[in-house]
Order: sequence, then structure tokens, then C-alpha cells
Amino acid sequence: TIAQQKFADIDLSAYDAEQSKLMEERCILVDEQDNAIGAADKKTCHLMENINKGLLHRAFSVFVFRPSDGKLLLQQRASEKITFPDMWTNTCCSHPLDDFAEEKIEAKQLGVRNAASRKLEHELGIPREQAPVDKFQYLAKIHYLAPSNGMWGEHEVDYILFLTADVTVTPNINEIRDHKYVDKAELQAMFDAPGNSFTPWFKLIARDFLFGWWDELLNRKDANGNVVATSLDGLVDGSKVIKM
Ligand code: DMA
Ligand code: MN
Repeated sequence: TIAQQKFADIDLSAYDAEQSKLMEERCILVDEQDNAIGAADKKTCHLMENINKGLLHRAFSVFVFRPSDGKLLLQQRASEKITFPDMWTNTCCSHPLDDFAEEKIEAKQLGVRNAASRKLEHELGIPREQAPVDKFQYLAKIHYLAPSNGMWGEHEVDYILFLTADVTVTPNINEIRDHKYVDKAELQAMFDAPGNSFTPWFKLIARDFLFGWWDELLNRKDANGNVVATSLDGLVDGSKVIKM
């Protein structure tokens, strides 16, 4: 069955050693309604050969906004990344892992929240106390499929989380090449400029949701003029998977 996919027999020696090692992480397999149905290593989950047979896993996409001006923190993926290298994208994406009990908890999206806090530290060096699990605002979960380069791709149920926090960024250069804060107009100018490339999930989320939710965020400043992600609670019905 799909839940018992074998470790794919693909040689990773041509890729970056650190990124190749991370392909041994075990992702959580889900059906299209996001019911957990098993686990498989990250390599298996990201091969188009398996994706084309329906293999689907759980993921998250975090958007970090600066409280004082509501700017969004973007990252450019490192050239070492095996999937979607060098592309600009939202603050941080990854997977809750079957390897950690605390990342399998489904109540209140606690598993993805724990994974998001872990990966903000791993990729951007953000101290965990700056990204505590209860500060993330869960918005929605989307189901999308996107080929990357060659044999690789993504096929995920992706939880979208907003976080408003002042964060200290110390980039892990094996993960990210660059990062910057943008307002809506600056992001739109990046999209319009020739030569920038963006991850497919970021383009989909930007196309359908990001700008509207960002407007709501900017409209709901607290008494000190700061944007607060948790003010978006109840804005959308996050209970059903949205197919993109
Ligand atoms: C995977 O992101 C998750 C999404 C939403 C695409 P990623 O490739 O950045 O994950 P990782 O850094 O763990 O390889
Ligand atoms: Mn993935």
C-alpha cells in the first residue's frame, strides 16, 4: 500500500551532503482529507514517480510579519536545496515529522506548530522563544501538487501559519541564500520583475489568499499600532482542505 512505500532507490551522492541526509527524515502521509495514513522518508515523498501515484504528505508554510510595520519576511532558498533551489518564498516551509511524537499531534495543529518552531530555528536561526507554538495563527490548509526540477516535486496538504513577532535572524546558509522584509507593493514588484523565481506554493498562496489576509492583518492593529496575527482567528474556516 501507499503507507508502506520503500526507501526509494535513488542515488543522492551528486547533491549536497547535508541536504541528502535530511532526505532520511520521515514525513507523515495523509489522504486528501488530511487523515494520517502512514509515514515515508522525505526522499520517497518528493519523487514525482511516487507523487504521480498519489503519494501525499503533510507540510506547513509559515509567514512571519514584523509587528511594527506589517512587513513580511521572505527567504531565498539555498542553491544546496534539492527541491526548488534558489527560489524566493515565504519565511519558512517544511514538514511535521513522524520521527517526533510532538509533531504528530493533530489537536489545535500542535504537530505542525511544533515543527514550524523547530524549522524557524533550523533555517533562520530564530530562537524558539521568539516563535512559541501558541503565537502562530493557523489560517487554512491547502492541497497542491507542483513538479520541481527533474525527478523531484511536491504534493502536500500544507498548513498556512502566520506569526507576528520581532525575530532575530541568523541564516543557516545551507538552507537559505538570502532573506528580506517586504511590504505588499515591494512583493508585487518582485513578482513583476523579470528574473526572479518563486516557489509554486508561494505563488499559489499569493494568488488566492495572501494579499487579502495581509490587508486584514494591517487593518487590525492593536493599541500600539502593531499587527497581531492572532487577530485573524476565525477569519476563514480552516477545517476543510482547500484543493488548489
Ligand atoms: C517543504 O518545504 C514544505 C512546503 C510547504 C513546500 P521545504 O522544501 O523547504 O522543506 P525542507 O526545508 O524541510 O526541505
Ligand atoms: Mn514536501
